[in-house]
Amino acid sequence: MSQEGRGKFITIEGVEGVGKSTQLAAIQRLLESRGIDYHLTREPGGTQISESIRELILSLSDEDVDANCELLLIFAARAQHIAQVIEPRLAAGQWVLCDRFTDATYAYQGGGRQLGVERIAELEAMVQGELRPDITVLLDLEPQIGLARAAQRGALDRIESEQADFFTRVRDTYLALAQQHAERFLVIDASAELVDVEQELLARLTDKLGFTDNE
Ligand code: T5A
Repeated sequence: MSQEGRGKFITIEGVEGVGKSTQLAAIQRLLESRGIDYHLTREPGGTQISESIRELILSLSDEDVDANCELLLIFAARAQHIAQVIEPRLAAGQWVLCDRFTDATYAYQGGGRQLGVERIAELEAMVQGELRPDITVLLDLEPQIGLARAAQRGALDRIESEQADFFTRVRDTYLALAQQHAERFLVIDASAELVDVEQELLARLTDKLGFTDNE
């Protein structure tokens, strides 16, 4: 997918509390050690408008949130993020490191909310055109472990407050996506000790990026 001169687009995914933020820091250190100019961002979010939409999506509400409303808000935030941040930076040769992207929509809205694949694929085509991540790191973990870690950090947000079977579907959908797009995904077992997860992730990513010791 990456063309000559264009930056690489790397995304990281997984259920709540799986350690994305922690491992993103390790990926940043790897890119910095290679002198690669990158931009770190997240979804939903990454621009002023998209961060406001994130707040709407994640805040607890007295009103039941319709699943299609949630889906459209996510793609609205994504459209703005792509137009303002992701696409211009990739085109200018900068790498983009993004905490979640459309695989999260397939997993959470498609799997978790059971909206299915088709309408997500339609929105993906409309909002993204040909844009897809070059590499996606999937940190895989039993959802209960991740949720327990997230709960230790403080109050749960609207999506974190879903039932256990929701997160089981999210995880299963992620694993199915990883099989379907095996050329793009790196699946890392995130149940190990932090240092071991980091070591495996960096070794696999270094290899996937074709970095050699001389670089
Ligand atoms: N969403 C998002 C959708 O529904 N659809 C979409 O299309 C998109 C893009 C926001 C929410 O939006 C939803 C999904 C989410 O519900 P988010 O901001 O990425 O997504 O929120 P979280 O997934 O909740 O991210 P967190 O920041 O909560 O979790 P992380 O980053 O995965 O975990 P991290 O690194 O903060 O670690 C959590 C704790 O565990 C410890 C860490 O030290 C930390 O305390 N930890 C470990 N402990 C032991 N062993 C290890 N290996 C550990 N790794 C980390």
